[in-house]
Amino acid sequence: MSKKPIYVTQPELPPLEEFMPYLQKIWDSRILTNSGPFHRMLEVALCEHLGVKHLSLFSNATTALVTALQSLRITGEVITTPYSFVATAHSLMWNGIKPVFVDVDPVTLNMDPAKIEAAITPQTTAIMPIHCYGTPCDVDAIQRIADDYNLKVIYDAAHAFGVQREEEGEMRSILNHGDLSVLSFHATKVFNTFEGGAIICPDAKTKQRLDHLKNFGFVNETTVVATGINGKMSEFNAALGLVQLKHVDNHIAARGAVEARYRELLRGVPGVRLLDRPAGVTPNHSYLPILLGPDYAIGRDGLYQRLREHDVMARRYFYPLISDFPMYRGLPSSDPAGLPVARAAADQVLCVPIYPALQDEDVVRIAEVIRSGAVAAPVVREDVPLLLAA
Ligand code: T4K
Repeated sequence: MSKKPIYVTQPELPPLEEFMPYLQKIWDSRILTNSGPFHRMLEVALCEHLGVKHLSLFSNATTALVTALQSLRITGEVITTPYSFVATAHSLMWNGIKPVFVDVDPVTLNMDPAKIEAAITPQTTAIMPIHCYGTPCDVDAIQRIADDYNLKVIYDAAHAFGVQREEEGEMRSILNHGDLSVLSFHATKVFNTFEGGAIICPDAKTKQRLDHLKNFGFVNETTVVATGINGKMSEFNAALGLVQLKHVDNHIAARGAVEARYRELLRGVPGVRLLDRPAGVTPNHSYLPILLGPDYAIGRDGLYQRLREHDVMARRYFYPLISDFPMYRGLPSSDPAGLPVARAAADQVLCVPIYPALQDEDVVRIAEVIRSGAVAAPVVREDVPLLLAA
């Protein structure tokens, strides 16, 4: 049994000797950044691996989200979800855009397309959903609304590396939907470059604009075409990405095996539910959210605490809701009355550790702690909505 704390995730790293030749090249060439050879190679390799046409690397997903909005000249109001990491809404605020929060769907915890139309005003210019935990949004319904109202769609796809969905008889990347999709390669993600991110776009012209925007707006030595930012990925991060890419499929498979064990061990535990995996989707097992309903004896926070006593650092992704943070809670759309499902999710979800190196004995131990919390006589609180009733 592991003695060290177990965190919600542990970044995967390749064997150091695989990375050393890349470092040697960087040391020899002295090309450290500004769209160097590894940067260019990783863009090509990722397009091929993910099955997307164009991709621009960034230093992280937050800068990429800010830049994605800039590139489409989004202004006014953008419809988004409160059930996400705070960077989603922050990217709007950095552009002077007002976030308009709509509730999420109780099955996927993604933005509920049925709630979008009522939130559209003459100021609305775009929709920014996230593929939460890598579960694909209802991209078809969202696109129909976007087309009807002439809105752009920017997916926060930070969790969706490698996720595919069946379309016309074949598996295709979820990242091809909407106008732009933004990936995160942060240390805590399925594919990491320490820090990093990317924007996926459908055409070369958009990629060129993104490339200018992430390099201060420079087109050449003397021409600046936009108020760009410094969002470039360095050669160190890009080289690491090239090595990580060789292993990522194995890592995702290993995560899948961990998830399967949790599902097996947690089957039938009263008050514990796992999100269903939608049919026709290749998942990436980036997170393992479990829902502790009002019928779970010690409650979500009781379990969070009990796991900590066992040195297991599960995380409440996403609690609090973005709409509860001080800079957002004054917005009309932050009114809890309009966000009952998101609120119930924020109160009931616990993301338990999942990563390739997680030992089976630790999964068993974590599942035992979860099971132990269900044993006390359940107190059913009728004021708390039951998500995903079994
Ligand atoms: N959109 C969405 C939907 C996102 O989820 C995120 C990021 C973004 C946008 C923005 O992407 P980036 O700009 O970051 O590329 C973490 C991550 O920092 C954040 O990237 C991620 N979402 C979010 C869901 O989780 P924290 O504050 O929970 O991180 P932290 O440092 O507490 O890490 C969690 C655990 O992981 C630690 O307890 C231990 C382990 N860990 C972490 C790091 C950084 C390691 O073992 N090694 C490490 O280097 O936010």
